[in-house]
Amino acid sequence: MIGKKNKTLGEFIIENQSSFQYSSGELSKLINAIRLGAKVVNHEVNKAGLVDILGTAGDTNIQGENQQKLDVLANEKFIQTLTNREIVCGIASEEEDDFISINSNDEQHQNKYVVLIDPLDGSSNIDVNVSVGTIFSIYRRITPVGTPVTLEDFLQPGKNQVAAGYIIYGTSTMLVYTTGDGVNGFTLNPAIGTFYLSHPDMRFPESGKIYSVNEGNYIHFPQGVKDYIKYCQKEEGDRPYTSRYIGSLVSDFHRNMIKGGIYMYPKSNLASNGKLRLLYECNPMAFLAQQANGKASDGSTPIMELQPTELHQRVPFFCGSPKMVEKVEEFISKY
Ligand code: AHM
Ligand code: MG
Repeated sequence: MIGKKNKTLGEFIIENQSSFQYSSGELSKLINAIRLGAKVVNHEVNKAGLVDILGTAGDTNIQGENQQKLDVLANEKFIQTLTNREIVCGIASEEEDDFISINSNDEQHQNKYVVLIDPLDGSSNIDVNVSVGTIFSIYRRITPVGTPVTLEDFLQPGKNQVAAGYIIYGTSTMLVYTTGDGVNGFTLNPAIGTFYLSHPDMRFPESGKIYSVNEGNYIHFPQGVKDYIKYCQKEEGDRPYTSRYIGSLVSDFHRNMIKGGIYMYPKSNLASNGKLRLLYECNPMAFLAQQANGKASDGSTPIMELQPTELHQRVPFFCGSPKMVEKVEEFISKY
């Protein structure tokens, strides 16, 4: 129950501004922009089940507006809310081929941050009323203010992130983020549109009993990953583990962070670098994991150490409780 002592996201931001390594006002503006986008998209996601009544993508609705697919809509809404704040100079989105430059070729604009976003991840789950999420990652630009942003500003290794987080549109809507000082989760009270601190200082248990992987691809996985999956299933000690896979990275990560577990999207014979995107999915989740006692790796190298070479680059991804990530790395290193 939400009582008087419960802290709102706004209060939390103000109280914790001093821990942000850059200007405190900048942190507030950044998180506020994300918070607004989250509320707007939450409103749209909640209406998804009405799509057959209100019209499907491509149709014109009763107000004469063109109906859009929710992932396209979420992309537009986040770009709008981020553009309107005087803090972001560039946005790269999983939904866009190229990055977007915002007023950054104007000397008057002092905006210093670039945002990389997956506006609606796991979107194939929308049609079946299963949780989806938004993932975001924030960096300081490398090029000088007052000049146009370049690809270099976006292709920074994950260790340069100043903030990252996700919004989970689940049984309740939550915003979970880090600015490099731990991970905190806030739950939306939809009646009044306010996020409350519900999960302070979130941490992965050292180890866990859940493994999350699309086991339908088992036959195509590298031998080390196959061996690890067999290890998870073996009756020994605290094993066999439980298999849980929603197919929505944010939801699988969120559950594993609370209960203890590992999420895996390995490379396979079908996809030589797996499926997940380094910049929009893996880096932000890796930063959250690192700040929550967890680990994230491509099977051998920590995700945040990888030097990106292109915007939509894919990498194999293993993320979760530290002991479990170390174990799968051990199996992979044998081959
Ligand atoms: P998307 O960005 O197209 O939504 O794909 C990312 C999603 C992840 O959320 C999820 O873990 C994974 O794809 C599921 O993929 P698969 O259906 O191959 O298991
Ligand atoms: Mg995605």
